Amino acid sequence: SPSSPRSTSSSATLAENNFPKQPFVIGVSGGTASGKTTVCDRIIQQLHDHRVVLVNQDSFYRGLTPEESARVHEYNFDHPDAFDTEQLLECICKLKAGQSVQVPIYDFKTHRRCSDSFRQVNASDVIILEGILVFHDPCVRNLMNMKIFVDTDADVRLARRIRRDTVDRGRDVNSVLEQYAKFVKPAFDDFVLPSKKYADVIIPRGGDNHVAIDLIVQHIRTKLGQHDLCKIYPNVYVIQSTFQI
Ligand code: UZR
Ligand code: MG
Repeated sequence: SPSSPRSTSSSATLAENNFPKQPFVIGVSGGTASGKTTVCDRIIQQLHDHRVVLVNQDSFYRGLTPEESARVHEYNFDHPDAFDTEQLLECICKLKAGQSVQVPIYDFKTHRRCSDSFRQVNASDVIILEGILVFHDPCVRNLMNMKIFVDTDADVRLARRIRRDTVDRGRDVNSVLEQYAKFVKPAFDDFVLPSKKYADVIIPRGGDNHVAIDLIVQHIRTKLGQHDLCKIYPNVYVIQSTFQI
């Protein structure tokens, strides 16, 4: 005979709402060209047997107005206000609630958003949010289950930045250096470096630090394993957690 419908549904709802459907959210921050994307790629590679999605804060750059575009050398892309944080927050909230989202596509050459195309991001087990200022906003920060700061020396980052902006983004060396001195470095000192204190883990050197990445992946696997336990034995988990508290 069926068990009491009331107790069955309440325990299932509790377990579902509290754990199994909540993806594990990881924030990856650090200065420009510190190796954030490489760290994220390595984590994703190692978690190949899980559904992992990467959301880049760069996708949430506000498109420049024609007036701002005309004076692009005076525009501060490294300031928190350059991002549409409301939209980023909404996106991560939805993903965390198991819904799929449409992420804007930003063009670094025109400094505009593609107005008619989006990237569809589906619900997943792990959501990685990467960007220079992902620890700046407290609401965004509070959605994260784990915060990683990639800590790479400034000279290494500048060298990489010059290469990337000239080769991939069609800039000349002088303009890259000018922008670095005027905006990138001051904003790093004012906003990025102070947000390092919110990190749970600091990775020296970035993507080449295999030991750090292995440890992080181990931790994520442990957390995801605990989620699996909830899926199989929801009642057991609810009882255990009540006792532990
Ligand atoms: P990462 N950026 C641009 O150069 N152009 C844009 O249209 C938008 C952003 C740069 C931004 C920041 N700043 O330093 C960098 N500037 O992209 C962040 N100047 O990207 O985290 O990959 O380094
Ligand atoms: Mg990057």
